[in-house]
Amino acid sequence: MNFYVMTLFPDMIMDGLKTSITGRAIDKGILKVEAVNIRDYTNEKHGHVDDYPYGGGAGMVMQAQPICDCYDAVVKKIGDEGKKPRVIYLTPQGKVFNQSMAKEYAKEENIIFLCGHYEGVDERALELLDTENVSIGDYVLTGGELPAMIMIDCISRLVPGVLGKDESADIESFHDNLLEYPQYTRPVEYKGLEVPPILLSGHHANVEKWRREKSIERTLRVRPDLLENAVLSEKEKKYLRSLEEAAGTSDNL
Ligand code: 6GU
Repeated sequence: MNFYVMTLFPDMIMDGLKTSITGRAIDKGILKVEAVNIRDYTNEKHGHVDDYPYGGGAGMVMQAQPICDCYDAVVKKIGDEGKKPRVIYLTPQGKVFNQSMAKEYAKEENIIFLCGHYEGVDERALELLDTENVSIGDYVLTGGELPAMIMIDCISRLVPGVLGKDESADIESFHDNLLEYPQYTRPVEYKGLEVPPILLSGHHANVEKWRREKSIERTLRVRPDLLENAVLSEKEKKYLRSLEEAAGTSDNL
């Protein structure tokens, strides 16, 4: 899978993604990440890529010309395989990114990201590139680079071969729409805190039951909004109801 990132800070993208699992996948040739510097495409003699907003107001706006020419160069690089690649513009004004969007994006061969800076991007560039506008959450960052890296990380680990066999993409947070259960490794006792004995019992079915219960407890405590779409057995639904009743949060009392 190929990611092309149009940005004013290409080093930030490459430095971040060359490390760890994404870096290994790049080295193996499973992923390609190419950061393209928008500034290289400006026609402005001083290298400017932004200007004052029409209508006034604070801040600067990224101009359409360097972005559109940068985009044309990226499309040329990809070559004509018929299909227009999806273009994602990172902006707090976008749809909030989630795991099901990541699954959809992971099916693509090429994705182009546009990282904004300053007060935003000339709307005509977004129109001409037919961007999908995506945010990573309800807070404001200085630019789209970290959001693009977050999306690339999240999408990459769903691409076959990126995770090793011990790094399953399946058994993890949001499986069945539940948060993950607590994990422990050696030693059995650390600073007076013990590993829950059931995990040392070797009784696989009991361990699984305990983990599911901890997942349900944690989800109820931290992310009760996820429980509406959680996949639970009848026994687990009963367990959830008992927790809700004990906490006095049950709707069906
Ligand atoms: Cl995608 N960009 C910026 N600048 N801030 C954000 C964001 C994106 N998502 C959340 N906050």
